[in-house]
Amino acid sequence: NRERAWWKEASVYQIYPASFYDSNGDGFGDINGIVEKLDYLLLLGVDVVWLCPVYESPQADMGYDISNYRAIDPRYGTMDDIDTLLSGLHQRNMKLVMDLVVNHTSDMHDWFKESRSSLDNPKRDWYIWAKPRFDASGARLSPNNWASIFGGSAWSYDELTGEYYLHLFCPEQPDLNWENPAVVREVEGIMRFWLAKGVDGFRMDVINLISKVPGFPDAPITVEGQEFQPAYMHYACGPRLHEHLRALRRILDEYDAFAVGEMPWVKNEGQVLDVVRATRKELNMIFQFDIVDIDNGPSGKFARHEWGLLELKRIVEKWQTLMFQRGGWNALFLENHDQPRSVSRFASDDPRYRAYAAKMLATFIALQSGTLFIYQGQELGMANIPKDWDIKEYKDVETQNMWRSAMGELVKDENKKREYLRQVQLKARDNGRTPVQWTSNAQAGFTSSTPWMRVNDDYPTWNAEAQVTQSDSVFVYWQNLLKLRRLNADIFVYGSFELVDRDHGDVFCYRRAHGEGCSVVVLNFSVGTVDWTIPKALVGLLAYRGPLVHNYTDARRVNDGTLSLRPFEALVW
Ligand code: TEU
Repeated sequence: NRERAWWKEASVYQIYPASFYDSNGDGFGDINGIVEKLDYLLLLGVDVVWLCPVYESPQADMGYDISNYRAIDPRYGTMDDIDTLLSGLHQRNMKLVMDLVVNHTSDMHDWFKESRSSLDNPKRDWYIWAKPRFDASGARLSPNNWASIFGGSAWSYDELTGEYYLHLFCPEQPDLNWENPAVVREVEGIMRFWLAKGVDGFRMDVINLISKVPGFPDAPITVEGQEFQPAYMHYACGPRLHEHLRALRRILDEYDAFAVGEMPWVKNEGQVLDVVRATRKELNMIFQFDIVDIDNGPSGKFARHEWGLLELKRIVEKWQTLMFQRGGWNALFLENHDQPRSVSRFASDDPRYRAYAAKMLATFIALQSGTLFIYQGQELGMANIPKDWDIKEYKDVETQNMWRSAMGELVKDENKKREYLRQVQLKARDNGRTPVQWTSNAQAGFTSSTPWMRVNDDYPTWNAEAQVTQSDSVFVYWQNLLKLRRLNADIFVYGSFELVDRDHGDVFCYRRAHGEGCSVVVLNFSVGTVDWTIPKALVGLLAYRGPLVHNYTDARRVNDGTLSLRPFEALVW
């Protein structure tokens, strides 16, 4: 699968519109705000914008609950604004990818309003309804024990018709019934609507959850003492997934559009390969969660798992070589709107190291094989929410739900409560959702009024205005990396991948090669200085001349077969 394609070489910039830039002073970022910043994106050197949902929505889950797929939410602007954005991007030779959220709709979508209105409404089976169960005492129970991903039961009871409907996420996000061909046709119609407008592709939200196991069997007990249980095995990569994806792909092909699917809770590599191998004609690539789940504990994201560099190496090596051998394609990312900030999470946001750490992580991800995704603010080294913020500053429905249910059980134990808050500070989705820091002015120049979510306190020093002109900034470093990647696509996008010094616990070194050309990337993932013994086969190459890329101003040279690496140092030959 080394055939060249625009979507393989592209660097994609993800925009979370509420937090990007507010052009009309209502505290929410908007589409016109993006239009105003197009030259900033051009300057950075990205090729594609992935825009998170801007469709009409009650915003129970920040737009991932859509009430009309063919209308724009007034919070974000109008359909005319979208047209302006699209032409502004195309004029600059950039592309637009929209978020397609079709596992579920909003409960305020007309389809669901109709569906819930009576048992024999024609739209009844557009959603997933089931009869209650009753226990021995006659008390009503949900149809099975599935837990919602955001906490509580995955089923909500509807008084009017006496049945439950399924929602893998919030109760305001009822799951569509993909067993019904009318639903599939409708989704195809939505895709055609946007493709005909000129959008260049889709990011497909939780696309591997659309096909559920028939009969909705109970999930096994994996978390003792919990009424509702994780049920991924019954809805992730279900029986009809591939058939549905192939149908969607046929539409994409008509428009030379591409699709990246979001696929949480995959069980094994086979499930991923079955979707992304070119010969399968399903999706071009998917987001798999191995790296961003690396620090999740057994009971979920707010239970910490201490990860080590060797674990990260195994993950990267696996996917980098697997896709190469098996004809698939990787999507590379360390951040998105559901994840904490990478510098805080995988390296250090300590002011002494933060810039080095952000550049080291940029080097790590940007020089691997696959399509590169950068999340807004990542190019500036934006960090997690400060530790002293109150839980009230966290706006995300997942954080608030989890906090409420956890605090119900833990509230008496102050230590546990503190520990849980600590996990929230490390892992909450809110960390990635604070407004983009544009300037050192009030509210980081994001809005002229009060932002919907508090601006990170560090904006006076960490902002775009300061970084675009400062030659040693994280932003300029990203610019250079993107240029390097583009100019050497043979090696960095399409080349082979080889992990070097596999068992070193602090140094991540990899070699990329194509034909006669090759590159060696050396990264110190630790906060300490490391004297690294260069593997014999590389000494000649690394000693021959200085590195091409370095994140400290003075690049060290190889001395006697060893390299002394400073905290979070990154070097590329
Ligand atoms: O995310 C799906 C998903 O897997 C995440 O919800 C993940 O489980 C969670 O973030 C862990 O903390 C997609 C969207 O990216 C997310 O923003 C939506 O909330 C969700 O789907 C529902 O549409």
